[in-house]
Amino acid sequence: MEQPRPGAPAAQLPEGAVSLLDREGSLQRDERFARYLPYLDTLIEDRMRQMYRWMVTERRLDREATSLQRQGQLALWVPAIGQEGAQAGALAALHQDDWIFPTYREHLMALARGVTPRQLLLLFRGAAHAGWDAEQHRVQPYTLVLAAQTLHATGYAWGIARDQAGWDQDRRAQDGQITLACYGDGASSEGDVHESMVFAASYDLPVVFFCQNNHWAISVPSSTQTRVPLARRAAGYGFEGVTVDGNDPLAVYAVTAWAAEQARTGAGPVLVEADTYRVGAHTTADDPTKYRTAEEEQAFAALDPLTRFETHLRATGVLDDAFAAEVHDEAEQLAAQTREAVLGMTPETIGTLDDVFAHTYAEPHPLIEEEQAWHHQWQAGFADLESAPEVAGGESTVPVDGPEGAPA
Ligand SMILES: Cc1ncc(C[n+]2csc(CCOP(=O)(O)OP(=O)(O)O)c2C)c(N)n1
Ligand SMILES: [Mg+2]
Repeated sequence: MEQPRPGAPAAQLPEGAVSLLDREGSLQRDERFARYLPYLDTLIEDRMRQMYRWMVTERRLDREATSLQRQGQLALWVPAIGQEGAQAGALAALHQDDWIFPTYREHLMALARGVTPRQLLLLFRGAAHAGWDAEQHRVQPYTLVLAAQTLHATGYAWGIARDQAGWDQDRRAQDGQITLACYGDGASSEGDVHESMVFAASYDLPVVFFCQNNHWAISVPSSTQTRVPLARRAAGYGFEGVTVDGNDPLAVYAVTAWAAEQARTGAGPVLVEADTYRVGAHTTADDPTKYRTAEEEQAFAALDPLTRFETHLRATGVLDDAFAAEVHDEAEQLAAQTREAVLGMTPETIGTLDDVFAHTYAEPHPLIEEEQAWHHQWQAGFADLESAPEVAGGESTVPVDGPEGAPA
């Protein structure tokens, strides 16, 4: 048996973490969590079936996208398998007009809010213009610059608060929108998160910080990012932080619904840390076997959120074979449509790199012109290669470092 490496994550929740579904998918109404249980009682069966649909759909689309990347159709894919429970629970707890500020892994949230697979995958194809109408879906664009979106979510929440209460009035007792600031365990080490939390606390802003602690920041375990459960950091900013079982969609729902109500009614920000697990690689460019053991992966596999949730829904009569089959059929159809959409992405429809240069600034800019000229020169280095017949074992003529004088 491989030995766990120092600091390797254990499939065990920190003391006091809120968990309602046990490992067998049976609901335990633990009175220690009494303040969250009333929210659970508001979760109607239709909403639970919807959460299940979101989770199955995300997982199926995720697998399709991974295959498409492996087949050279996408530049990159960021798998979210294992995190469906955390995302479904948090999303179900929001109002339709609450704003989501995602990282790059909130596929379930984006899809469930109506972003199409094509819109989502254009980004991972590397299209010149990708994205969606943030206003329509109330989902901001994906943010690859770690933690930047926590600042955006906080700033937006400030705007919401001021719009609703005016500049001089107390926001308390307002009942308006909130923002959900998604970030990861690794991003929690970024200064942006600190600044966001200070600011949100200073002005009682309606923001829920939603940290998906999936135990890894690429190859760095979360134990390196923090000595304490990340939720405990909230105390230092003067607001509440709760660690919840991120593989338990019902617990995440109940805790996030409570947190959202705090934020919505003017009590200020809350930090929800969903303790979950990134089942796959960080991205398709990563190989997790280099830094974690098969034993660790198996231990977390036993906590699979979809299995636990489905077991619970079946046991309570919320879900039956017919509904499960219908959802899986829909997911298959969506996967097929996704594949078709991606195979239909051509340079004509997704644009070229020149489009990126053209749209970086509204007006011409000397630096952009310089970089574009360099790029054209670099690309011209491939001309021989394209026209020359293939030479077995021949040396590549591709200039690795680009032409001389390339901008630094
Ligand atoms: C500001 C910044 N620094 C570094 C990176 C490179 N990077 C991309 S993802 C990542 C790890 C993020 O881990 P975590 O926040 O736990 O999110 P996860 O990918 O696990 O969902 C790093 C370091 C980046 N994108 N942005
Ligand atoms: Mg992480």
